[in-house]
Amino acid sequence: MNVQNIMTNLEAKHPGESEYLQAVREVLESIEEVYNKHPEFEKAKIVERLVEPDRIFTFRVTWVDRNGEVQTNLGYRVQYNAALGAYKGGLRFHPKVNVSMLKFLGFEQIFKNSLTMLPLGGGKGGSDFDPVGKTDEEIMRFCQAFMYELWRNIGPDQDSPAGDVGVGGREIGYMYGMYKKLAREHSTGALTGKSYGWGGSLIRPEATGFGAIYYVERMVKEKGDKMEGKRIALSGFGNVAWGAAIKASELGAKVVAISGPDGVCEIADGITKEMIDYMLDMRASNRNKVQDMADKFPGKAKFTAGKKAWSVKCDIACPCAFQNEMAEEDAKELIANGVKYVAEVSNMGCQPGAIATLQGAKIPFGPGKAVNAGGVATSGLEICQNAEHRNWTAEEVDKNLHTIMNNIYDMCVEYGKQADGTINYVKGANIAGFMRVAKAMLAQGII
Ligand code: 2IT
Repeated sequence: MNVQNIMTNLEAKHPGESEYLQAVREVLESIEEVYNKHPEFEKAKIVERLVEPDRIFTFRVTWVDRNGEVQTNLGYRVQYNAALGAYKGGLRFHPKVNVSMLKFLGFEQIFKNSLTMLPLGGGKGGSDFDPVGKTDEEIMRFCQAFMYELWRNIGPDQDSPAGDVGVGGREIGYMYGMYKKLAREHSTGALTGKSYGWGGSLIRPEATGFGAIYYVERMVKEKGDKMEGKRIALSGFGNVAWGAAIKASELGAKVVAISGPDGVCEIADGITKEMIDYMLDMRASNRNKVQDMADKFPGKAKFTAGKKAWSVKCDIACPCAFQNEMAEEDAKELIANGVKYVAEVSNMGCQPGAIATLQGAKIPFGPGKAVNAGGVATSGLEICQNAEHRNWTAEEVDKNLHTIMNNIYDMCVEYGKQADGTINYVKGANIAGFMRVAKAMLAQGII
């Protein structure tokens, strides 16, 4: 494989799909050396096949808003690769959703799901529907209309969507309700992220954030350091930041920043339980404003409009919101302010320049596909529970999640250890994730 040749071809074939091309380039650059030691991969054209999704569904979603007006959105499902199992990955509702964004997310998902060691293929989907400012009834009607179109293409052993940005427990509930009505299948893993009591798994809401902090804890320990007293800046205030805030606080760290599209809230004394609980209300309000935290807790959270979480002095920085949310300048500002570790919790949260800057400064950097894999791993555990018609206890789920994250961490170290003794977690995650998929594709023939 020659990365530049492959990228030149892909750029010509998929012009303007910048997020997709960025995600592919990062993986290919990491695996090039190892790949070229395996002529059987080259012969079977593993990479050429892997970079193209198995199929993409695009569909119209029409619904009626609160004023009785007819609205039309676009819906998508990218079924990327099923070498390891049924397609698995979230649904994103955001006005910027397009094919490039979902292809990048689906591509990342293949390797992330591989790292969990569970039998999960990779997929992603979503819509350009914007939940901000919508009523609960509008969200329900949209989710129903979306599922009315998608339901035939999903199922527990076919493709199992879950949440992502703009899709949480409420949206999964509305979509699952419609799915069951149409498919007449009950209590299955056709969707994950369901609520507890009707097929959902305990700890699934917390899982992405918990898993991320378990991974960060290992990065910190690797340096002979400890979590206690560490100042952590999180971006966003959604489900992922919420789970990370709970676990970080539990381990004695201090969450000193959360952020939103409107700006940042600095929390000098560290986030409290009441504030963490309030993040859920902020999400349910569909306002998408982090300023609400400062308005609710005036003496504790200080809001600054237009600033990112990376402007707050911290020891650990964790992007938890959206792709490319940390730019090279942000990485430089963090380094100048003494950051010691950076772990991506959002998918591709850091721009290539930010990653290169952090790695150049020898700041340990954990990539999203390893750090945030606890979410989909716990979705995998939800599917197991659905298949055996049983609910595991929170302790049982958390123990499995912790074991999976430890295993992912160990694989990243095994494949990412450099000659100088440092660990390139990006390389480690990409190689470990890729090898499992490539071997499965090879064994399953040219299909
Ligand atoms: O990016 C992700 O891994 C998710 N949004 C969760 C996917 C899942 O199927 O649980």
